[in-house]
Amino acid sequence: MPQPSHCPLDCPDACSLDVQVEAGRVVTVDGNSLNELTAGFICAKVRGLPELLYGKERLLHPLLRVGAKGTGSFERASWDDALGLVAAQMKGARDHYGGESIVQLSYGGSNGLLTQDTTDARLWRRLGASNLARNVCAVPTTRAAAEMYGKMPGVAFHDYVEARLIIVWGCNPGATGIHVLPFIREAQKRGARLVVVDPRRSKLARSADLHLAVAPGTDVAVALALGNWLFEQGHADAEFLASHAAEVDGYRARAARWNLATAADAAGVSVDDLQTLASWYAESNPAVIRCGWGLERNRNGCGAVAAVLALPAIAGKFGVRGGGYTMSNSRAFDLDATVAANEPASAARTINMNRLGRALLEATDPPVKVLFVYNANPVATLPDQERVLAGLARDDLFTVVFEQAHNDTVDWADVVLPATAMLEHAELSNGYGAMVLQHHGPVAEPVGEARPNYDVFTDLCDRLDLSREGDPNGPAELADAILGTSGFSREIEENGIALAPTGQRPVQMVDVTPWTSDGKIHLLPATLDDETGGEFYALRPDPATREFPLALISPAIDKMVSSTFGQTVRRQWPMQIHPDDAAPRGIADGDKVRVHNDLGEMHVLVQVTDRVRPGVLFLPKGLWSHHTLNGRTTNALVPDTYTDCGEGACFNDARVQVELLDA
Ligand SMILES: Nc1nc2c(c(=O)[nH]1)N[C@H]1C(S)=C(S)[C@@H](COP(=O)(O)OP(=O)(O)OC[C@H]3O[C@@H](n4cnc5c(=O)[nH]c(N)nc54)[C@H](O)[C@@H]3O)O[C@H]1N2
Ligand SMILES: Nc1nc2c(c(=O)[nH]1)N[C@H]1C(S)=C(S)[C@@H](COP(=O)(O)OP(=O)(O)OC[C@H]3O[C@@H](n4cnc5c(=O)[nH]c(N)nc54)[C@H](O)[C@@H]3O)O[C@H]1N2
Ligand code: SF4
Ligand SMILES: [Mo]
Repeated sequence: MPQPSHCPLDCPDACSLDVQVEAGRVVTVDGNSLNELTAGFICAKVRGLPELLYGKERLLHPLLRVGAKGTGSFERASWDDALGLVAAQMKGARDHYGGESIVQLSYGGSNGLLTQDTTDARLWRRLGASNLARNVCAVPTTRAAAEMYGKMPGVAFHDYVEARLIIVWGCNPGATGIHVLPFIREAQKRGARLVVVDPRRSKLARSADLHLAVAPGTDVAVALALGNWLFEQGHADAEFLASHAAEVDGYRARAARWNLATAADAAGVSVDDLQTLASWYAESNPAVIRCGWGLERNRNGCGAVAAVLALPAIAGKFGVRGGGYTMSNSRAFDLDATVAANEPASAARTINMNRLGRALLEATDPPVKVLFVYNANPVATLPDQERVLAGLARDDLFTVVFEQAHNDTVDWADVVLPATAMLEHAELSNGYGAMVLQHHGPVAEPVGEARPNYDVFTDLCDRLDLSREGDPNGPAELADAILGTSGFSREIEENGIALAPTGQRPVQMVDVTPWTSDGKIHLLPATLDDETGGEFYALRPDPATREFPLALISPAIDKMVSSTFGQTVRRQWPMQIHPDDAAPRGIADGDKVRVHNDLGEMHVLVQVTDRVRPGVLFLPKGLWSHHTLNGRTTNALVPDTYTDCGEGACFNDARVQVELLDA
């Protein structure tokens, strides 16, 4: 009999799973239909989960460093010795330099509500450790969606079948959230048009009626020009705006800086294509926009997302099933794991994870003495990789890595702690696409001596004398603390799953209205405009130079979730380059190239293809050192600059030069 569980990974779909377990080991993983969206199928990577769980890279025991930092040479230790050493180092750092000299580095995209922000937050808060700004992803999108709409839930993927026009903007669901695809296909069968806005010609783009291959970072101009055109051509819904929107004039004045011709020029697309999109959007009802995260990862990211999310308000696309937009639906359940910390937030300094390298090398007040990494793989995923590596190489830094797999970050640890993986520990997760909440106990035995986060952080609190009477501990107490009196526990007990209080298919502006303080849609939010010094919605110039003219972008691929599953991709990964950029450099398909800028250099194989637009290179995010020729990945070329609002990461602002490696 398969056992029910769910997938907690960083993916909108939150699949419900059937897991076949034999002798405590996972044999097969499949989808069931408890979460309706899963509809009985899951992605190939999670079907291949046994390789992640039982492959040779899995960490089985605590380890202590024996060789030089970065070499990954360790000897086995007991949990008691390893945690004793970690606790002693933390205590020493706090006593000599203050709690802020301890920095935790976690992201937790692939974790649910039990394995991040519970007992771990308790430890950091009571230690007075530095706070962490977890800004590597989704901060610009969240800022825009929150300030404009209070993050009200969006159009459910099921309802895409009702749409006559679907615009997929800066999102690649073929890799990053496959369960919307059957609904897009069904809508197409019923005659809907599909538009994809993406610098790459993804599989979805190839099947679209219109593919607008904008240059990275230029979406703000395109979306504002569309907004302006809607007003100028009499397609703006004045009545809707008058009753539901604020700052209409302010928005209009900014949008009026662009017309279809100037925006087409800025984005490097044809004005005819932009005109087609504008006309289709004006005339199609229902029309839905799937806004993704690809457009946020640059200097204009927050303005771009806001300009896209403004369009359904201006054109009056809400109020019908299949009309409006979908961004993140994470607020459909307003759950906060940190209540289980049983400790209020501390006033310690905040370190932005996007500048980890600088924090390790440059912080002086106090310097960082202990770095504790869990639920993240910073060597693979953070900007300015060379600076991160230089920081990790510091001999006077004590680094703990609490991980599932021997990845590139583990190589730099002084102490390695083996973590349980999904299905080996209890988890409580809500989707950010699917509007469901799921809760399951472990279905498989932990491998080796791996332990769950909630137990290890409780143990560390005990060792540091930071545990208190009444702290919730263990997965059941933590879940009770988080769910409180919400009623979701009972719903899960009765039905195996809880549905969002707004229902799984809310119609925007009917079943859900903006969760902003005044209930209005804010088209030019004051907080965002202030944060940019009155320059919200500006198109900041492209960071390309004569020396470094090519844009290297690094969106997701289907084989991995960020860096997770990287060990299961055992071959080099080629960087895509357009023939127009390859030919003048004498580069042919399969060649080895050197990609470089002022921050670093990477040696990779290339694939010459027109699936990227000219001027754009593509190598995916999250690669491991074994995927390139010199062990460096895209992030070695990514600046640690911030987005226009929210101090997010500008992964797609890497500008580089490419040449044949052996030339
Ligand atoms: N299989 C798989 N699924 C995942 C993930 C994964 O790594 N693998 N990651 C998960 C996570 S952490 C996240 S945040 C989501 C992200 O999921 P998505 O929203 O799909 O985001 P990205 O993969 O960053 O980029 C999406 C698309 O945006 C394009 N793009 C890049 N720059 C621009 C731009 O300036 N403008 C426009 N219009 N398009 C641009 C890229 O070419 C890409 O095709 O997916 C989640 N799901
Ligand atoms: N170049 C480039 N880089 C990017 C991006 C990009 O677009 N371009 N996108 C970024 C995005 S969207 C994101 S979200 C970030 C993600 O950045 P990360 O969060 O660093 O990436 P993940 O691969 O999700 O790392 C999660 C790690 O936590 C471990 N882990 C999972 N569960 C547990 C657990 O229960 N306990 C412990 N102790 N460990 C656990 C996994 O094994 C894995 O190594 O990467 C960003 N990096
Ligand atoms: S990664 Fe996404 S598609 Fe794959 S099983 Fe998990 S939730 Fe489903
Ligand atoms: Mo992400």
